Amino acid sequence: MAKPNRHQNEADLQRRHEQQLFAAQDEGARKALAEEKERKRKFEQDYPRTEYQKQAMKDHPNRAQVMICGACGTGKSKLINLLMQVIGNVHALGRGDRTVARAAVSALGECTERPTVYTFAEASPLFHLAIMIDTPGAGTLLVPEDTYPRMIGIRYATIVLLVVADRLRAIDHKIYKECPRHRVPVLVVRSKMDNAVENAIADAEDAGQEPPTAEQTYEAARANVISKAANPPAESGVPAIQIPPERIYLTSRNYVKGIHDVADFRVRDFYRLFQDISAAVANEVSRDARRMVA
Ligand SMILES: Nc1nc2c(ncn2[C@@H]2O[C@H](COP(=O)(O)OP(=O)(O)OP(=O)(O)O)[C@@H](O)[C@H]2O)c(=O)[nH]1
Ligand SMILES: [Mg+2]
Repeated sequence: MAKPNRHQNEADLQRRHEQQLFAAQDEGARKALAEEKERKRKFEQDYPRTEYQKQAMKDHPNRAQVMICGACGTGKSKLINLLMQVIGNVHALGRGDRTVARAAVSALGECTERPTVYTFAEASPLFHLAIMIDTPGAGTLLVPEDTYPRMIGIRYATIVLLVVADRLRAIDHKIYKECPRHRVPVLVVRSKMDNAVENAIADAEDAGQEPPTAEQTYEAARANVISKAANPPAESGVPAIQIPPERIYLTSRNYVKGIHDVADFRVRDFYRLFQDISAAVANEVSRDARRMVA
């Protein structure tokens, strides 16, 4: 039998070396994958996805989750209706295909009883990649404040819209603090601005003063949300929070329909809100795509 020459020996050695290297890399990758799986399992065990979120993932796989939270009766469900109208204004002008569903809104009692998922299949090229989750209001008998963030599964949201009717309450501070812990962006929606305008005029008349303009009331309301959140009474034990002004959106159910001038102060924040939600959805979609590639 012919004796292998020096070159053949070197080639064998090189091949063996490469095989060992690949085996080690494989082993490393398998270990990293197993660790990542275990980390994810522990993470979910510690604060699991809620049943409704699991169902939503089955029904609408790979959708970004836009979650609407806040105390009871602040206008969360109404906001979803209004956003659908804004989306209609933006995307479906003249086509007549405005919404696919409407959130249930009622004037009496505890309205939204369980988290409800809405989709925007027809309405928008970006929003069809998202679901909107209308959560029941915190602080009712059915939904105690203590367990609220966990019960609605805030940590799995793509973005949270925190709806307040005038200023943040204790539960809103809790929700606002919970979001950055899980790297979930949170936007504050100050609803019912039509009431604020009416009240400001009535208060000025009662005090014998010149009534403020609607626009002045709008900016006063924004400043009020910021300062109240930053300065809760010390004895309340509620943590202070600094809300950037551009993270506050002033809305009213009265002004959305028919206003297509995006610079009008009564609807400006609605359009801004729509754009900022869209950005969060787009971000989630591209992150998902990167995950698939990796
Ligand atoms: N004046 C005025 N009323 C509003 C506005 N938004 C909501 N409302 C009213 O406030 C009430 C409660 O609104 P919902 O949207 O049901 O509030 P919610 O936060 O979903 O309530 P829960 O699901 O019970 O927590 C309804 O009567 C709405 O019509 C608004 O911008 N202006
Ligand atoms: Mg509701």
